[in-house]
Amino acid sequence: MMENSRKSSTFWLIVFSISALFFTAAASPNCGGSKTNRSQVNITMIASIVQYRHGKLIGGWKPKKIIVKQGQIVHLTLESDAVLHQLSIPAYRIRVTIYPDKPAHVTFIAAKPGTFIFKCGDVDCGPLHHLMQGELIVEPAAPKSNVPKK
Ligand SMILES: [Cu+2]
Repeated sequence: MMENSRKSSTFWLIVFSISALFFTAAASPNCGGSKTNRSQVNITMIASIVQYRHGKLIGGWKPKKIIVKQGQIVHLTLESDAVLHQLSIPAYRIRVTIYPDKPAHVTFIAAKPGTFIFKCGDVDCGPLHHLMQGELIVEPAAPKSNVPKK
């Protein structure tokens, strides 16, 4: 009986510790420094008004797709064409306003793997504002191998 109770509390202690680690990493979008050997990726994103020109849609985010690796520190420099835009990545709780002529910056750890939508947030940047979307792809980290390197 005592043995079971001890096993159970050890189990919950491990579950709690893993959860705490995960939430600490995921909930610090502005954390610039890190004591681990994380690699950093720097990406400049340009936001411009979406519009129809000669039957084609132009503008939006450049790039429209960002691919990073899980665990990387992602530093985004955000620039706007002429009007106010806002980068919103709901899955990472990121929302940054981008003023014209003044680059904005955001740094976060790509802790969660998957494909996430980013869009222009709560600003009205034009009639096609809702089309201003892109994808953040966080490729899962390779599982750590126990086989020693030769
Ligand atoms: Cu916009």
